[in-house]
Amino acid sequence: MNLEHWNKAISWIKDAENFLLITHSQPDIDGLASILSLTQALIFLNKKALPVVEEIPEEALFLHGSSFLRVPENFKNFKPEIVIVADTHSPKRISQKIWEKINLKTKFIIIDHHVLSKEEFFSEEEILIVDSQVPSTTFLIYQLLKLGNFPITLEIAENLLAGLYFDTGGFRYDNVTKETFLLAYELVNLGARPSWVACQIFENLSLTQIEFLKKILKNLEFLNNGEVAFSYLTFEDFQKEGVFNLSKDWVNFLRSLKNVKIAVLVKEIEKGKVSVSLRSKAPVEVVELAKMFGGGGHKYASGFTVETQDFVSTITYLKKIISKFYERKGK
Ligand SMILES: [Mn+2]
Repeated sequence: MNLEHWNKAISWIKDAENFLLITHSQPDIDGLASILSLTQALIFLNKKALPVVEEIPEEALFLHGSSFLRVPENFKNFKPEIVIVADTHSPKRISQKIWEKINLKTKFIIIDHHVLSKEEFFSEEEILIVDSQVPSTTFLIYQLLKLGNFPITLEIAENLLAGLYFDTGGFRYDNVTKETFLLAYELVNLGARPSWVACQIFENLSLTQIEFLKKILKNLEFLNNGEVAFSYLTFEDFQKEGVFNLSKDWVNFLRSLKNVKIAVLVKEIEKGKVSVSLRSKAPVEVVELAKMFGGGGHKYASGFTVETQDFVSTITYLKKIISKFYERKGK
């Protein structure tokens, strides 16, 4: 923990009035919970805070402060002094629509828990708080709020717990340590309701998500003697549902299958653009595989995107590459 960075971030926050808060494209509960927790803390301090996402996923509406969320079409005249980026540290992972509206001369505070691979910068003036040892970005947001003596209301605590639950799969993944439970303890102590949060995340499946699951199971294939599970969703599948993100992490479901060591879910989210999610069971790691394609993430949970005009041959190609990768590295 580089205290100098933390203290600098806190003094920037204390001195500024207007904040823009963003997270990665296809935002997940951890990213959204992070920016909404900060938004509420900043508003509490009488500052202006605007959390912007490319679209507002239905599954995140339970988060406190979700009514503050705006889409990029909606923040014309807002000139932030500071942009806070949560749950990614790569400009490539920011939605193009949001990116176009940001003044790159602004100060940036970047808070993330993905494995650091810094090739591009957001701005000349940026503070990087990245710790890949912690289970969620909300874990770092909590530390920031605590260190800066910022308010942590019940609503903020509940959002932070949601990020922690989501990114640990309900305290099941390899990223869970005793610190995870200590933070959960602190948050529950502040009033967060664990079963309510768990229910919002894990027992709230929509029929749309079930339709996606049906397709994922129909397309499911096992490679490498059943140790690699591979499936995909086409652009037409998303079009049919009228939903262009998969807020439910079905790739984790594929990983949970018996004998599976690597799970792969390919999503054609836009025509010509394919996003690939990778999950593995320890000790098999997938972050190197993601990096081969310019992606990244965590040791056992990572991803990348590829541009392609031919979805079918991309699927064939990916199956071959991933199968070979597992053959070489998996055992
Ligand atoms: Mn995260």
